[in-house]
Amino acid sequence: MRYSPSEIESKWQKRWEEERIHEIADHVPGKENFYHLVMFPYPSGDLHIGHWYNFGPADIWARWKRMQGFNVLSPIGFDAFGLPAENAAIQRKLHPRDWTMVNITRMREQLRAMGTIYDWSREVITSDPSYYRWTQWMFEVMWKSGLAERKKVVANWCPKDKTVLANEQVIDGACERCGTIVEQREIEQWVFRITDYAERLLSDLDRIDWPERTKTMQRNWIGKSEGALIKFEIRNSTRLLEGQESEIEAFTTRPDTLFGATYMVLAPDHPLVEKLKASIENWPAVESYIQKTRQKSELERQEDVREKSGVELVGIRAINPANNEEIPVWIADYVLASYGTGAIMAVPAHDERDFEFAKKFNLPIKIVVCPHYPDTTCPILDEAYEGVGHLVGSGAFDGMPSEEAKEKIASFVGGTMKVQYRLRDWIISRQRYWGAPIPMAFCKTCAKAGRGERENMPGWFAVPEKELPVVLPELDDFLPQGDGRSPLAKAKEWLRVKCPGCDADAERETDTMDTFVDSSWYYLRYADSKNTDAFAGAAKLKSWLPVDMYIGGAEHTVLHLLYSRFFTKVLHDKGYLEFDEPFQSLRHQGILLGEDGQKMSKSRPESVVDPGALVRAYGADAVRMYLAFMGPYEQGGPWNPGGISGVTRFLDRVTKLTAGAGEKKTSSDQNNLKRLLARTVAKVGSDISEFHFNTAVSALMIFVNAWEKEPDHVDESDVRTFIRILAPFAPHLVEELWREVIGEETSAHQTDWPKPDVSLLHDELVTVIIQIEGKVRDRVELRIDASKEDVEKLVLERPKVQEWLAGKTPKQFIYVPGRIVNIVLS
Ligand code: ANZ
Ligand code: ZN
Repeated sequence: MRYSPSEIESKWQKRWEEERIHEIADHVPGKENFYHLVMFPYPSGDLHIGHWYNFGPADIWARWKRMQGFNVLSPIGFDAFGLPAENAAIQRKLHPRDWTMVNITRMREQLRAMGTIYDWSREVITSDPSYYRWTQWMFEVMWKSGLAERKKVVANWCPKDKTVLANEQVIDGACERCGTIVEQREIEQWVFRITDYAERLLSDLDRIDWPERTKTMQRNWIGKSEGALIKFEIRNSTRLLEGQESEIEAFTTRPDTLFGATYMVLAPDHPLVEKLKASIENWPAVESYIQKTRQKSELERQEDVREKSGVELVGIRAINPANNEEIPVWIADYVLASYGTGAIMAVPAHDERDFEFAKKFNLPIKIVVCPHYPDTTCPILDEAYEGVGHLVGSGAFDGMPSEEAKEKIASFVGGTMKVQYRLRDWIISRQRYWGAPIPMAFCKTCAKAGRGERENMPGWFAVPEKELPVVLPELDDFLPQGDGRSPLAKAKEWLRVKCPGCDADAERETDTMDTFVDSSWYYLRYADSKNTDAFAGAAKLKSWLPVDMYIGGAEHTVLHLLYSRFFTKVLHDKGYLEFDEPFQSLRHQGILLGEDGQKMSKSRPESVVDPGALVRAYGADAVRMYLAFMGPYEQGGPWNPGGISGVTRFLDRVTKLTAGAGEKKTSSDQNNLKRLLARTVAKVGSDISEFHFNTAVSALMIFVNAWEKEPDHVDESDVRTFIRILAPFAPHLVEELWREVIGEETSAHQTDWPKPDVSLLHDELVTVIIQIEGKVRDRVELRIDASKEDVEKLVLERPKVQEWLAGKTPKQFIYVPGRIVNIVLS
């Protein structure tokens, strides 16, 4: 008997579907539910090796979890709206929907061919009206809570795709989708006020089990700064200015350095610049600099490596409120209009960017923080000193520690302390066809009369809930209108609607939603994907959510993963969800590189590995197993085409050994192989649990090597044990061996993970993780058969543990034998 995947794989895929073993009930008596999720794919039409690398090992983990006795939900669907479908449709003269559905059909087949345990009965497709009806409903939740509004924003505009892009979708100044350089335009757009949630999005990161790197990136993205707002009076060449243009307000994180502020800088697009025009003596130079800045994206403007540039506003002076000195005012593109107040007090001695700028334009540099007080002879700086110290050159504040001086100086000049976030509101309007229409209508009559659903937005009405979904109109021409208006504006019939406020003729909103809105809640829908009365029923949400384990690419650290958290919090606040974090645990797969160690890229076809061809040549089980074996899952690495045949040989040996072992009766002597098997069961299980799939596969291989040497020492019960721990990796082959060779009636995938025979592991040591209040704090080597009492005594005596206990007595001490200790304090 040989390993012949082509004969068995499709056979078992069919049988599993007929037997519906992957359809998951919401409740199974005696089993705990576990929600395991992979990031749903975009229906590009081809499952590439990167998908396999995400989905394959994730499926191994889910299968292992199921064998631990959990009722594991592992759903899948398609993130089906978006620009690529629309662009492909325009190129090929197809409807985006048709292109999308053809691709989905192909990808379903490809996903099935992987031997995954997805519960297809719960599939979601975000472009289906039965789904986007609820996306629109979510928009209305935002609208009713005052979290959705139309706002004039300076937006990233892609001149090729003719649409607005979120900051996150601009990579190095270019459109993420098509690579065209993005322009800045001021446009009215729909935004979600995610900034209202900045503080909670930040602080709740401490409560979730996510990779530390990812949390750090979200923290930086949210970018909390504590500082002060300080007002500077301004004057022109003859007098102090009055009214609106009488002062510049600056946001600073270092009010302690105010005495060292030797000039001010306004963002070139700060509205005050225009207002000061009459007093600015070099207006043509100023105007041309403003023009130049418009062509740069914010990201470009913030790049540290760029040479500083700027223009002085000749004729304008500001007065430093700390010492009443007159200082010059400049505009420069390193100051952004959209952050803080769009104006800074420049302290070149203590801020690197200001330092470079002052050097270049010969502006005074005045030291006011001294690091080695009481020695106050400060050397001439060759770079800014950004640290803390004691104040010098600061009048009555001299000698004060700089930290203490922050509030003191701010209040001395009448400033106010202020917390500032870097996070911006989320612009969700897209001027494109293939997205969920924003379910709003605008009535001119009501707008004139000042009527509307929201006081600050006269004329605007949400489409009544019972009229949802607002279905996308049929069009033959999906190109944007060129005037920036969405192609939906071409559907004249569709556009007309009765005003919900006054019954006059009104118009529908023609923008569609950013596809990140669709994916911000899809994980909720899987719990109850066919519900027509709600996005999901409360009972089903309760039985599945939040997601217990989420697996997907690290490239989503700030977009999808932040937006989903925002949505969950809003729905929680409105009483629709009991939890307020969507993903309890998160893991990222590493990046699978080409053979040459470079990124796989369509532009270099030789670098791209086609999983379809690999499956035909080696079988899906071999591909799954090889991807698991290649290296540490969370690190990724280069694809090595040589290794896969080793896995095929391994599966072939397992096939032969199993077939040969059939007749043997139990041999109960405690030989070495039995001991090795017990150890292998324990190791493979704990390795999978920690996403160390590669070492789990090695352990399986070590056992098979030993088995081959002493086939007589492996009896039927050993074979059954081994086959089951191989099941998550090679589900098709295992099923063939389990049912056809060993002769079991029911699926191997409905059996439990074998219990390692602990009596064989007497003197075996295992590494046990010690968690205190849910966080890993220590590890300890223990005998695998140690009693709970012994473990408790040993663990509580450890210095590190004592440190974390800080004198407290644990409320609970939980020991999962051979794996983990959990200490609960409160
Ligand atoms: C004076 C100062 C002195 C500053 C000093 C720093 C060091 P974060 O931490 O990122 O919030 N700033 C304020 N608004 C800005 C804008 N719109 N564009 C560019 N820079 C801006 O940074 C806050 C600091 O960045 C602020 O504190 C301000 O410079 C600058 F020794 O004010 B600081
Ligand atoms: Zn009206």
